Amino acid sequence: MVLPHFKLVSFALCPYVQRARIMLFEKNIPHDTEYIDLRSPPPWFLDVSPLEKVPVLLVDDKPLFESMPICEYLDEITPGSLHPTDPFKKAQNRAWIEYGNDILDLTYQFFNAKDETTFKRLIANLRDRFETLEEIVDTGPFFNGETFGIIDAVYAPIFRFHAAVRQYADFKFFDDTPKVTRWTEALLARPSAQQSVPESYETDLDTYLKKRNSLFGARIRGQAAV
Ligand SMILES: N[C@@H](CCC(=O)N[C@@H](CS)C(=O)NCC(=O)O)C(=O)O
Repeated sequence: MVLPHFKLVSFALCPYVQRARIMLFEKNIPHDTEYIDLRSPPPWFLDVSPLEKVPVLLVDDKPLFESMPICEYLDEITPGSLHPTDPFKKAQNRAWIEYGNDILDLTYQFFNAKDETTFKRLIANLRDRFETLEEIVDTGPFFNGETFGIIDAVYAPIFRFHAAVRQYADFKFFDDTPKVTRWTEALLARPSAQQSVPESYETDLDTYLKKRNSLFGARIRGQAAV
């Protein structure tokens, strides 16, 4: 099988980039990765990214944007799909992927909340989201059971954020979610997930979180690095 040349345009902390990188590693697809600074992107970036976001996959220099189309494309051009074959299960997986996107939105809001009422609401919302996941996730090790899927590539970066949060303070997101906790452990131990972040990831995340002009930022400043 002759594959095109792939370059993933990335940002070190981006969970949407990580899901695409996990797919590249899971599918053994040779690729280059170029990290850019989103605060000061190179001029060519605007030409390949209509929404001015990463990830962008350059396929023989042709750009593909949005993480889920990228993940599904990588899955489809290589043998052995990581989506369930049953159409209903596949649609369900896609729906729970969207749920994961919502958890990411809430997590960013949680990092950036400036007032106590919003912060408390977000903590309650996130707890609720993980408790709902607990009811639907398989007994493991992965979302669908034995087989690692695209949905696992989506949730690994979400759980990576929350594993880091937990090292600063325990917001009790996972007190009543033993299945989600086992799922997290399986995902964070997965080689593709470990390879999906650069070596500087933990230091970069520590800097990013402590810089937040927010209640969370204030709470963790002065605490030990992740
Ligand atoms: N829906 C997009 C979301 C990607 C996204 O939000 N990327 C962030 C970084 S994690 C970004 O590029 N933001 C642009 C900016 O911060 O200027 C996807 O799934 O690819």
